[in-house]
Order: sequence, then structure tokens, then C-alpha cells
Amino acid sequence: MSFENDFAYTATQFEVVLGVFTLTAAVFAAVLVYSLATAGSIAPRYRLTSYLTGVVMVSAFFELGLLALRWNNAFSWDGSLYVQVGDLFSNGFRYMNWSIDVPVLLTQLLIVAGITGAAFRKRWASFVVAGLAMIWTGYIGQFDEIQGGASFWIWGAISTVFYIWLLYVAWQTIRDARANAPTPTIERLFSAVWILFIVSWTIYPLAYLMPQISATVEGVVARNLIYSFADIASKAVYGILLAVIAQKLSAVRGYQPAIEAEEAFAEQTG
Ligand code: RET
Repeated sequence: MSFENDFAYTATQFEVVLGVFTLTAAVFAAVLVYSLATAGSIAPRYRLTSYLTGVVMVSAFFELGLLALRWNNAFSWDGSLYVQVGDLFSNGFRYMNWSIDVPVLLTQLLIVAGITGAAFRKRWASFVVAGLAMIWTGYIGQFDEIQGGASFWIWGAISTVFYIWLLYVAWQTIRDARANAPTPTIERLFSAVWILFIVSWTIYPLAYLMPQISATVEGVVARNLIYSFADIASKAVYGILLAVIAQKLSAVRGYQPAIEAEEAFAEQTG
């Protein structure tokens, strides 16, 4: 059971969490429109990244919408506090959503980094295996998050081993992308991808630990806010950043719609 169900919330705490869930879902809907609308200015060899952002946005939109409903149905106002009644709130849904989004986000990285052929297949396989193993071992561990017993720590540790493997392959990929970057700006943007990646992804294991760091109402509220921060950074901001890089790469390689889009942007922003 998620530790969210262990507490009663003030009206403010309850609403802040619900509001942030709703905001996060709205951000995903907005970025869905953005990524589909800008796909045409990206050369065909990179364009899949825009559609994959679309996939991530749809799946994450539903997940956050569902979490908002679960949160709303799990607690009821008793005149002074929101207390647990009815459905249990569950963070397990997040893990199901990651099972789709993690492999897709990593595939986008390979596409924009320009990895092809045997190297693509090998890294893709490593990403999918490491990513799913990381998520599903963590999923088992999180059922024990309130007790914080052996299952929580052992599965969490196994999951972390897979995470380190995944990070290593991501680092290799970004290193290659930087080495092959045709302009210094694109090279810098790939460095930004790495920073965004490492910061936003590493928040998730911290959120996993939260019931052990602070088993309080504030801990619950903080955990759900940082989950949303990480979700927006690792899915939406990341998707936009990859689209920007893909458009720049397309322009450098002479793709006319990308060149025109870059020119229009330069004119507008002076
Ligand atoms: C778990 C369990 C504890 C140990 C580790 C974890 C890592 C989770 C990560 C999740 C990333 C999710 C993303 C979702 C985007 O849609 C499973 C919490 C290391 C890194 C990026």
C-alpha cells in the first residue's frame, strides 16, 4: 500500500496535490499538441522523436488523470480534514506508465543522437531490458514502502543496479552524439540533455525512498510534487529539447522546412 493512505490532509494539502496532478496532465496535453504541430519541420530521419513524444504525452496524460481521480476518490472531507475512505490511492500506476514511457524516451535519445544499425539495436536492447527490469523490481519493492522491510531495500537495490547500467548506456549515447555534433550549439544542447536526464531521472529513486526519509503528511505532499516536477522535466521538457535538437540537425543537413522554421524563429526573436 502507498504511504499516501496513512494520513489525513488539510484542505490546502489535499488541493495542492490535486491541483499539481491536474496541472501536470494539462502540460502533457499541451506538449502533445506542440510535438505534433512541429513534427513537419523535422527531417524524416529524426521525425519519429516528435511522434514518440506524442506517445509519451498520451500515456502520461491518462496516468496523471487517473491519479487525480484516485486521489479525489480516496479521501473525503469530514468537516475538518480529508480522511481516507473508499478507494486506496496507489503510486503503482506510475510504474505501469513508466513501463511504456521509459523505453520510448530512451528510443528517442537513440534517434536524435543519430545512432544507427547494429549499435542502435544493441543499445536499444540494453535500454529496454535495463529499463523494464529497473521498473518492475522497484514495483515489487514499493509494496513494502510503509514497513520499509527487507523487500523494500533489496528490490530497491536490485533496481538501482539496472538504473546504473541504463545510465551508462545513456552516457555512452550522449557522448557519441556530442562527438558527432555538426555545430557547437548542438554539442551544447546534447550536454543539456545529459544534465536534464540525470537530474530528472534520479528524482524517481528519491521519491521511492520518501516514506523512509519522512513518513509525514509533508512527506506525502512533497513526494507528489517532486514526482510531477520529475515527470514534466523527464517527459515534456526532454521531448521539447530533443525536438529542438532534431530541428537544428535537420537544418544543418539541408532540410528546407527546418531551415525556414529556424529563420522564422531567428527573425521573431531578433
Ligand atoms: C525505482 C525503484 C528504486 C530504485 C530506482 C528506481 C528508478 C526509477 C527511475 C524511473 C524513471 C522514470 C521515468 C519516467 C518517465 O516517464 C524504480 C524508483 C533506481 C529512474 C523517467
